[in-house]
Amino acid sequence: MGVMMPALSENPMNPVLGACPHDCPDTCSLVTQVKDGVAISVKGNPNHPLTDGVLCTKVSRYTERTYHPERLLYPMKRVGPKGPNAKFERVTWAQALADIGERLRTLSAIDPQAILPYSYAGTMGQVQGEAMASRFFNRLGASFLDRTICSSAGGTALAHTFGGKLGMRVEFFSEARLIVIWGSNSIGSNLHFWRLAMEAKRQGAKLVCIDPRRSETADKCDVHLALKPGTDAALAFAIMQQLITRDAQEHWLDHGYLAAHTLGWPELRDRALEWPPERAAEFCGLPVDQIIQLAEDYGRTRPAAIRLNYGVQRAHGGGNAVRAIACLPALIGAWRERSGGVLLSNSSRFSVNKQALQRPDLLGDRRPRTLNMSTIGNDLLRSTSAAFGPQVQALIVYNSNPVAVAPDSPKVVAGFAREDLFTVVLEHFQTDTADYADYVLPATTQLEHWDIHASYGHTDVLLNRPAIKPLGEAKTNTDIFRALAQEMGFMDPCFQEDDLSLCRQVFGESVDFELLLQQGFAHLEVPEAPFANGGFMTPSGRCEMASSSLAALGEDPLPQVLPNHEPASTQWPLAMISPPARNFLNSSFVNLKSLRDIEIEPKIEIHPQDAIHRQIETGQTVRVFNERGSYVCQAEVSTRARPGLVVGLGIWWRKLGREGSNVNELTSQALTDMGRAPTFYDCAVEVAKIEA
Ligand SMILES: Nc1nc2c(c(=O)[nH]1)N[C@H]1C(S)=C(S)[C@@H](COP(=O)(O)OP(=O)(O)OC[C@H]3O[C@@H](n4cnc5c(=O)[nH]c(N)nc54)[C@H](O)[C@@H]3O)O[C@H]1N2
Ligand SMILES: Nc1nc2c(c(=O)[nH]1)N[C@H]1C(S)=C(S)[C@@H](COP(=O)(O)OP(=O)(O)OC[C@H]3O[C@@H](n4cnc5c(=O)[nH]c(N)nc54)[C@H](O)[C@@H]3O)O[C@H]1N2
Ligand code: SF4
Ligand SMILES: [Mo]
Repeated sequence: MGVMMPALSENPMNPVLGACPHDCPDTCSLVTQVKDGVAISVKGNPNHPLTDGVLCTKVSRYTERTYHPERLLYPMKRVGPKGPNAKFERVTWAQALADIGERLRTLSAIDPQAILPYSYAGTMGQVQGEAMASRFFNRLGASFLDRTICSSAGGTALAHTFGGKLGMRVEFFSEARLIVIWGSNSIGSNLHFWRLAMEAKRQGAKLVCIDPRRSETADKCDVHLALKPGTDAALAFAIMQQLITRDAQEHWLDHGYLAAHTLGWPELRDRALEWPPERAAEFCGLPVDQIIQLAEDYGRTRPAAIRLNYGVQRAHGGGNAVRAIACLPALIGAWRERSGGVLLSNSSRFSVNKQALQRPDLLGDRRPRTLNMSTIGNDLLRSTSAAFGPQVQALIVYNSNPVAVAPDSPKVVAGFAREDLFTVVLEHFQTDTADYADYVLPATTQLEHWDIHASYGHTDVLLNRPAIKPLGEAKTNTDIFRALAQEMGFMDPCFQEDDLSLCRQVFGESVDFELLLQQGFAHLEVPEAPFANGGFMTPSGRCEMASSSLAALGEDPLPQVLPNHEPASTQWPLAMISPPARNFLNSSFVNLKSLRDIEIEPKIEIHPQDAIHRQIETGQTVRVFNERGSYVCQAEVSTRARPGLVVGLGIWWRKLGREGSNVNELTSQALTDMGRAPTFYDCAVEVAKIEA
């Protein structure tokens, strides 16, 4: 260990091995070609089995993003009012750090909880993510942030059912005979899984897609079930009901597996019997035959694999939906084979040494309050109270663009616009959020820093080496927090550790770091069929259909069907979902012209039936609105949206939209049943054409 270090920091490697930093289950291995200190291409690593030499369109443009003329290269201080018309002027790092340090010292002398970090997965890197940043905020005693914006409903559901984020290994989907793609537009958001699904299809597998929208993926599957958003638990129960009631003739249930490896099967069985296909058909808005056919396919086909994804858990009952679906493989004993079961995420396979990395011990005996990132709109508008604690007076934003991505933008914007709020944003670009900053600090991109990555879609660790020097005066997130620590007088030696040492600490002995240095990736040791013989990580060691942890919380231990927060009503008759556009990654890449040209402009897909009586035609400007706000975009009359549904592909920068807003103008801050997550896809609206 460490022998090769001096040479490595000079980076003799060319091409340079890296990892895609984006919030995507594929976590590709990158190869960057460098010439005269300039990165000239970023390609997929042909030696990494899952990347297989291929990147998505977005990241193949990574050099365009890195050398973008609008890259932030210097620290900037706002002059004049906050918001889309804000003006900034260049300052030195010394000036910026001194001023920020002074503001934070003043606030923390009264109560450091008035300071809130706000970050998410702009980079999924363990080092440029929550390493030095967490050390800094722990030492400071700032408020904690509950990072719920994406996956915490589903993640909590898996924890209650399997004991963690655990599931099938993605590579074995290629051998499945039935693949149910449930709540995922894989072609857009999980491309390398899709390639495995196509391999299975070539060998005769049947592909079923369950999605309210006829996505690019639904187009290419054999069957598409276009259910109403937020109704997945009922569909899962109806499949169970068929497996149970027809078992006497068909022998679909795996009684041995159920007896040995599940908890609460008799109770779940009773609940599932309440959902005959006819009832589910009505509730989900599906033809009854489709439900029966799916149950028959699931009962008859082995191996049967479910690629479950986060699209199902962005409605009120999202956690319960994930639990109901996660129980299905046990009914038919699908787990017995390596190509059977379900995969939502395998994140719990990675053992990240958070104690070493984030140093919670720096808190001492302080226990700061926790604020939920999904309700940042409301929380920025709250004043000091006994229940809430101190008003939020400073925000440090990194790896996230909350003004564009957080729900209920009218509230979020009002909060960020508060004149008395001190905001610092670490960014690559002048995002919607950066427009509200007092200071914008230029951060390095993945080509400019070290990092190490877990994945939520596969079970390999990837190392990212810097390929080029930081552009302009950009600094790594870690360096910015090191400098702030120094400014604050935090003397703990942990603030001196360099990024390569941090990389080594993340997975400790659980990965071979020398191998990572050589080939850029290392496989974790994960069983091929993780639950073939039970071995769930729950307290009982079983698949907890009746969850002991939910029971301990005083909640219904069984999965249940919950209605949406916002069912269609006379006033708001249309359900709106806003899944990602294929050529953007959340709000990243929206400012890349070549990618924006493919997506053209913000649109709302509306079914012909719903368009006709509103006199809406493709290409017309429409207003999408509800009690929270109003959003202007272009209509696309299309059967991609099922009747009663509109689809606003996300997540556009507000300032690049028609009237300076995006779909989150309409989404709500109501939370899911589990995990305190947002309900982006549980949102009722009306649409009207705007007269020319
Ligand atoms: N190109 C691209 N790739 C991405 C991203 C991106 O922005 N762009 N984002 C990344 C991130 S952060 C994440 S979390 C993942 C997200 O990717 P996924 O986990 O797949 O989740 P979503 O894209 O939110 O939704 C997937 C599909 O679910 C459908 N859906 C909506 N509501 C429901 C419902 O109630 N039930 C069912 N069955 N389906 C529903 C949507 O129409 C969509 O087609 O993708 C990652 N990959
Ligand atoms: N309506 C609607 N809203 C949604 C969703 C939806 O489906 N519909 N999806 C939700 C989901 S799943 C998610 S995960 C969130 C995602 O929301 P965010 O996590 O905020 O993701 P991005 O919009 O990609 O913004 C990440 C920002 O981090 C910056 N960044 C990247 N790398 C670095 C770095 O190394 N250092 C620094 N300082 N900055 C960096 C990028 O430039 C970018 O501006 O959005 C959520 N919002
Ligand atoms: S965004 Fe996803 S598919 Fe694209 S390069 Fe990154 S990990 Fe691969
Ligand atoms: Mo996400």
